[in-house]
Amino acid sequence: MDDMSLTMAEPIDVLVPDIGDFKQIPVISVLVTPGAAVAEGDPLVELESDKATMEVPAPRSGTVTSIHVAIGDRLSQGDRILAMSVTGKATPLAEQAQKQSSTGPTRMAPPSPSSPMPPPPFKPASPGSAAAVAYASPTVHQLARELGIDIAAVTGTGPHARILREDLLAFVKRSLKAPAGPTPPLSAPTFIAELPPWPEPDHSKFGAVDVRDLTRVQKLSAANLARNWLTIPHVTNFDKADITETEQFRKLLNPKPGEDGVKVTMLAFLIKAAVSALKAYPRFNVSFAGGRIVAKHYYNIGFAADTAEGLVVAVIPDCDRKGVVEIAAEARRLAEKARAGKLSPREMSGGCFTVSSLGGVGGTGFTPIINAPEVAILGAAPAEMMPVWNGAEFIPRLILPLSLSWDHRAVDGAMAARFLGHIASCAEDSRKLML
Ligand code: CAO
Repeated sequence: MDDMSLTMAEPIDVLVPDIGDFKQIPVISVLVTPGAAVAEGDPLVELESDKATMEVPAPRSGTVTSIHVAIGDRLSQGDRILAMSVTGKATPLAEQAQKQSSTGPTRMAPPSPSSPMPPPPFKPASPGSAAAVAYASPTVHQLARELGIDIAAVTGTGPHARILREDLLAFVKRSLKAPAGPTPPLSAPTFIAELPPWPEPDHSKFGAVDVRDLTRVQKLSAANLARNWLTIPHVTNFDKADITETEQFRKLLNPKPGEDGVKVTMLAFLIKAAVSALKAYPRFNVSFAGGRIVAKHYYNIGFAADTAEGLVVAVIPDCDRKGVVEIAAEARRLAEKARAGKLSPREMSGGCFTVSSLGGVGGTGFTPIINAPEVAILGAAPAEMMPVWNGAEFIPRLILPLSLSWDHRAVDGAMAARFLGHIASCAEDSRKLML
């Protein structure tokens, strides 16, 4: 009799099982339709929390009779997902699930979260952070394990960058084709997950186009900027300097119309201010090399020069031993050489820190990219006359916006704020540059 009752078709409801602390988790896919025959363990729906994707499996073999959820619905434990008509003997697991149900409908086996993988060794991620869990179904995780693939290195092409079976297979194909190279050391400071290919639509389908080659400088700087942007953990701080007095001094230094002499711009003051800040905060005068830190005891400052061929950084050596006028003269000479494409490799290397000035160009501020192997770069935007409250009234002051991008591996935020504040105070009071 018992056997008979267990083999008869029996309606059951499939509910959201115990899913830990998760509540109101969205349904991201419904994998069955009414009438579908499913075997015990087949995935029915997928739920996605911010940390993991979970498939809810069929508790018994049978036929789906109705579905009570849709993509986007948010579910919590106990919510009804679908109804099934089941036949055959309940397995011990299903029987146990049935016993656990106090309200009658069958509770299914716990879902399989897709987060059993430990974080990959290269990519430290705090436990529980989204980065610790590759976004893929348990089946895909299982396949990745069987194929010996570090799933964290696979780029997903599914919805919300979900990793699909096809992505694993494409990853394997690419790995087989790639020439064997040296294995990066585990201590490599950076690890870049494989990036999707650059999108290359046929632009001419959308309108007239004109295709030309990158200049040599553009090719070089593109590669360097992309590497620096991707591998350095950049943070940018902002500050401002009241350069009203410095500007008066600068004008005094400059030759009168008709006179010969060097034109001094804010760039030279900022280079001197950077030297002063590097002396006060030597943690900024370093480079990473071979897993170690190289501290420099010289003060070669680079500046970005905009040329017709692209962006070039020229380096002025020993700025600690040169005055503002000498630095201005050297910057002008090097900028002219840069624009003529005549800078020697020596004039483009050996820098400790870079100043990027858009002061003569425009804008209100920007976040410059660090010029590796340096660990910080200063950005200067055009100074503007602004009303400043002096405690009694607003007075017109010339305000220079400054930004500092810095490598978070080398320094931290408080020190960066002090470093930039030091530069600002030297720019405000040029007497400090003589100290
Ligand atoms: N605020 C207001 N005016 C400024 C200024 C500032 N912060 N900085 C410069 N100026 C003024 C100069 O005094 C000069 O004024 P006059 O024409 O009245 O004499 C004018 O702007 C033009 O200066 P300049 O650009 O010729 O000279 P510079 O020393 O300031 O800069 C150089 C030299 C080579 C840095 C610059 O020409 C250049 O190429 N800048 C672009 C750098 C760049 O592209 N950076 C972005 C890279 S992204 O990180």
